[in-house]
Amino acid sequence: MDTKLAAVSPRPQTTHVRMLGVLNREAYQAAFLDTPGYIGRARDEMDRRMSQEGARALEEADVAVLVVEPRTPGDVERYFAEDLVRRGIPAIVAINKVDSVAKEALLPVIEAYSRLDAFVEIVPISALRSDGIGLLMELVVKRLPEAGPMFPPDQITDRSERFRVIEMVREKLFRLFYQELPYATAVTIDEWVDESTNHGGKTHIAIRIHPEKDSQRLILLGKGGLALKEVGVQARGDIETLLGKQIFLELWVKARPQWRRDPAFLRQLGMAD
Ligand SMILES: Nc1nc2c(ncn2[C@@H]2O[C@H](COP(=O)(O)OP(=O)(O)OP(=O)(O)O)[C@@H](O)[C@H]2O)c(=O)[nH]1
Ligand SMILES: [Mg+2]
Repeated sequence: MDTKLAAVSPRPQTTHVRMLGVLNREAYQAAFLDTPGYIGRARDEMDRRMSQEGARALEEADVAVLVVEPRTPGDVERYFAEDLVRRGIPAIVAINKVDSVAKEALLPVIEAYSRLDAFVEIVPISALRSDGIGLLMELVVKRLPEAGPMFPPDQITDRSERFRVIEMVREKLFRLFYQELPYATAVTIDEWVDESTNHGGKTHIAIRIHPEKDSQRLILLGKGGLALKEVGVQARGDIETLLGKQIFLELWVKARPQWRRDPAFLRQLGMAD
């Protein structure tokens, strides 16, 4: 994609809903569906909805790309490989982060994936350095059916501007609280006023962060509210780039017990039933 659409962080389960990204090139249009990764046994309604996002995307896909770490496949990778074979979708495995391993270490990984006999292509890539991405695109596009574009050329995603603003805040939370942040932290927009006269004509955005427990609120605030302030500083930069204008960003933290089990709230977060 040419534009940043969603949160990226070292924490697993950063992606919580399926997200569309449309790539328009002169010769083709390719629609990518990014989904949450492996969830395992669902502990609550949120887990259940996250796992089904991947399965649903596969039902619509012409090609699947499994993005994996640069190490030999474990149980999770084997599970996905078998699932893809069962579904009969042409599947490419992209071995990512090759920048972080020695070339010699990569060969046994490629061999192990090839022995799984589940993939039509095995492509080493580095998303960080954009290595191998061109080749990966070529291999994907070659397997797309011939058809007219599915989306108008100016549509790059199916998620709203508000959703992407929330993603920017989630990303900072996941990155800054890498160790201590509970998975049960949601983000919503309370208020959005364009050209707010109360805020010097800037766009006023009030965001609420919802941990599940009140004790977690203190972690998010940090000493003297400094931790939360840092989230605000970093998120504001990204949001201003996204919106192309200055904003006045307000962050609030309030515990919302058991929200991971609350269907109405999960729907509000953009997670399909
Ligand atoms: N060294 C290196 N790190 C990378 C590369 N690509 C991604 N990362 C890092 O890997 C971490 C995970 O990236 P994400 O995009 O959140 O991964 P994901 O697979 O979508 O994970 P979830 O959304 O949590 O399921 C981030 O810290 C990225 O910066 C790469 O090519 N090389
Ligand atoms: Mg992700």
